[in-house]
Amino acid sequence: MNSKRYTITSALPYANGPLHIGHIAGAYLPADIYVRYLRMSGKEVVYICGSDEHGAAITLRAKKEGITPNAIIDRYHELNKETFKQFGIDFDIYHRTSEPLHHQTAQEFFTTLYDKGEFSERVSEQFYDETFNQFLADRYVKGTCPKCGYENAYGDQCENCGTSLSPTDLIDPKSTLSGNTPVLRETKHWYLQLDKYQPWLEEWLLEGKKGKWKNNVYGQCSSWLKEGLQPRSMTRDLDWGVDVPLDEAEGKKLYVWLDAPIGYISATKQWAEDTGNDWTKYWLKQENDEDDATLIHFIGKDNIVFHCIIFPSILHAHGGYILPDNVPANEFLNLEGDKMSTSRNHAVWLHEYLEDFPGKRDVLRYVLCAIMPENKDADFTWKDFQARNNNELVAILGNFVNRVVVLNRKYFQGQNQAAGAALSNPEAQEALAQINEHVANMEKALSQFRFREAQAEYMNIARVGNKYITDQEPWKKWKESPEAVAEILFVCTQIVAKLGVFAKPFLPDTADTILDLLKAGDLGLTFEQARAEHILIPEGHQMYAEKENRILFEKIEDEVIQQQLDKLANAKAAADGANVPAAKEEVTFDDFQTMDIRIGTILEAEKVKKAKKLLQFKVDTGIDVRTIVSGVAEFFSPEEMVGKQVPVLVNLKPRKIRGVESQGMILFAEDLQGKLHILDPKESIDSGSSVN
Ligand code: B3M
Ligand code: ZN
Repeated sequence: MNSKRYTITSALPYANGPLHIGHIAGAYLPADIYVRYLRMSGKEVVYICGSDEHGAAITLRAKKEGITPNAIIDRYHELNKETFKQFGIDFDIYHRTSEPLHHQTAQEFFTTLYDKGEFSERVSEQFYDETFNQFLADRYVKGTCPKCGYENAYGDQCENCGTSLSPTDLIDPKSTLSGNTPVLRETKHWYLQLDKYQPWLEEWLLEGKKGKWKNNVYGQCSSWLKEGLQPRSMTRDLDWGVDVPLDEAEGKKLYVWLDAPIGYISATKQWAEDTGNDWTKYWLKQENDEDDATLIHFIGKDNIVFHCIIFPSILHAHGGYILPDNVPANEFLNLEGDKMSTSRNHAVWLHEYLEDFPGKRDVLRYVLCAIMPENKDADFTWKDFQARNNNELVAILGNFVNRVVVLNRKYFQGQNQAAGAALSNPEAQEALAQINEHVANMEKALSQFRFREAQAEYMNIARVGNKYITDQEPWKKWKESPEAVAEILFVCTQIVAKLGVFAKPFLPDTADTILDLLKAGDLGLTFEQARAEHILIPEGHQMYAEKENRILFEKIEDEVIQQQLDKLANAKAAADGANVPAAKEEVTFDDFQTMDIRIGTILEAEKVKKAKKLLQFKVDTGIDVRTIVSGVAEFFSPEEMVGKQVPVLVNLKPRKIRGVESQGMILFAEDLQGKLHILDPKESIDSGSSVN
């Protein structure tokens, strides 16, 4: 932490939905803790964020709700901006990439790279929907996964088997706009030649960041580089996003992952304009290297390649910009043992937390920091939330501060007594020495983005305080030696003051309360003082004297937790209900009559070579014995299928799946969780029996 100026960014959340605690634990709370620590250490810091308002994430949500993308981004930009503010994440600006200043900044970047010849132009074939007269982005094409036979795979990835795909890989592709089969049309795009930056990245990143970047980040980058970087298209055929600033690129937009990181720069420009600062000091290389700002990106692990490889390559290619000093990406936070999911409403939404737990921002900050997924995925449970509040915040930190304030008020009407021989007392010296060690460990961990450990060291200060006051038992000494009590409480008051100052990065509201209890606001206590000195509250200083009892944390009762668990369960049930797919288009009885469904008996079953999700069956349909292929291997073993009677659509046109001709389709029930079930008749009946 040797530079004096810092540019800190947190990933720009897509303005297509609310924030949940996974977002906070991933990219926002760690950054906020770090920014508060930098500021407490006297550094110049600009902390940047804002809404990412382009990309398919926005237009898909708009389509789903039948409203415009603008309506979506306005709703969620405002909600997220307000929620961050209510939660106390201390951005200097919360901008948005739909702003003209951002479009202009992103276009300038593109033009500079274009003029420098950093793009290669390529004509390729892309799916086009003739009904909607538009090219289809990858997520707008669905079809059967060639790997596993899953019939709802997207053009960029099969969510069933995880294979990353290109739209042209899909079997029987369909447009999600019209439902029709798209056609392939030629289209030109501009590719950033990432392969050209490979040698530079190997030197700047693999060499330069070795041992400095977290293993999870460095590991992902080195595997990307080992695979060999490929040119990547920086433009798209979309009707939503930043226009490509080229006459020949009418109707094309910048790739969202080109424009979004540039959003950090445009946001800084806006902040500088609003506050009379100079944005170039925070983004451009200065005359002397030591005057360069230190750039740190806080993100989730799914954004590593964009922040560690693509954006630095763009900055490097542009020239004149500083590069990320560190990208301490976090892993993911799960909820009650399950992935957080917007579609299944399996999440703790931050704005709802703030409504359900008024005045308890610090409790959530504390718990999310304590379980922060710094090196591996972590799990938030409401029981753990309650336990950490009750057994740590209430029982350790709150208890110590409360005991000192109550005793000071009881014996000395809240006035800090003379130090006397307090600081030469061996037990006091031992306690203060231990605290110094915890403070040093805390700061070292903070400077290395190890926030869980830093907060744990902070809590150790309160543990030392509790042990000291318990061992000294001032309440037993009051009768025979009030001076001794005065000295003990003098030491305790100094420890409480340290806890107030060092709480600021982790628990800002608690810091304010503690320093208000000590009436220390006008003492202007700094980290420097709290680190270096033992006397922070001077002799005779009048502290909290009123009778009213202000405790730092209240116990959270079981019923409060149960309400949250019930809320999750209800949300899941409702989401599952909502997930019941709507009925397809109406058909006539005659339409139905064209389908011939018979009961077939499975005679043989085996796996299909090199297709882990497929089984191949020999089925006696009563009409004949035929081969049928089904994507059911993850649900049933070949052995358990032999002898089963199943409904078979016998007049379906035969088709080849992974080289095997499948003559018909076996019908299964797929439940709302996507699990398949066999529809076998209650009793054995003739093969060939009709299903009507
Ligand atoms: N909008 C967040 C995400 O991938 C993405 C981050 C942009 S940071 C420039 O969920
Ligand atoms: Zn698949």
